[in-house]
Amino acid sequence: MLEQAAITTIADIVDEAQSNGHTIAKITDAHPGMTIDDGYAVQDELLRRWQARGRELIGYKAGLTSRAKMVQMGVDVPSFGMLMRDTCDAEGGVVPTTGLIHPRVEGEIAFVMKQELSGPEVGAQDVYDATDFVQPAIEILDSRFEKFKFDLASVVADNGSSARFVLGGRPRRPQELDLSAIGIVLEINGEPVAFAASGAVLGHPVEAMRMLVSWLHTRGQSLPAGAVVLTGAATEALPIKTGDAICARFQDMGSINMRVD
Ligand code: OOG
Ligand code: MG
Repeated sequence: MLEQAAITTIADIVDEAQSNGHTIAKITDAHPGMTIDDGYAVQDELLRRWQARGRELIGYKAGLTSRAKMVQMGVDVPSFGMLMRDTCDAEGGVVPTTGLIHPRVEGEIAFVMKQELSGPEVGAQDVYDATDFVQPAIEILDSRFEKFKFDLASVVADNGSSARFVLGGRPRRPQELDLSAIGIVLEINGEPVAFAASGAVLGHPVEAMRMLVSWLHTRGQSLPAGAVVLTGAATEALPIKTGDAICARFQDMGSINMRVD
């Protein structure tokens, strides 16, 4: 584990790179002994600063939960990150990407909670009972690391490459769907460019929810009522540029459209 002074220094570097939209070297280049937990300690430090600036935590993102993403990014363990309210954009609108370095999009299933959920090992039924609805989401990623290349400890410190996200489509009760087999198609400028079934995420996206709650429990935390959770991309992430029209279609859950500014 790194000393708190090193965590603070890393938080300075990440915070500055995120605010000013420029790349940095992988954190582990300067701190080869850095662990994944050190990465989460950096997230804690970032959250303290962001909340002090009036930003609001509205949920969490699971990442690297599908084989497609693990292979694309060269890691084999899922990660968790924070979702801040001011990074959520309206469906059908224009999503600002000025200030981002090399943005990519991915389609995900989001859970919105109506009850607090906590414990070392919650079951799928517990997750369903605590869920208000599930709905389609598009996540816009932007790694602060050069060429979008990182290791797990570094990407955790960079809040899982979080940049922006859009919720939309049709909110549905999870009990009424087979969430292991929702077809997802991502289109850029009318051209279908990525396809997946929702079960590509750990066999079933509810598994990402169970992992998230267990992970929160190990940190003495719970998933609060009202939280939004992105369960991770089923497909690989695709690069986007200004002017692109993005559409993510989710079988039985509607679609999300957005334009990139
Ligand atoms: C890390 C974030 C991964 C997902 O849905 O898998 C992620 C990255 O690939 O940059 O958000
Ligand atoms: Mg994602």
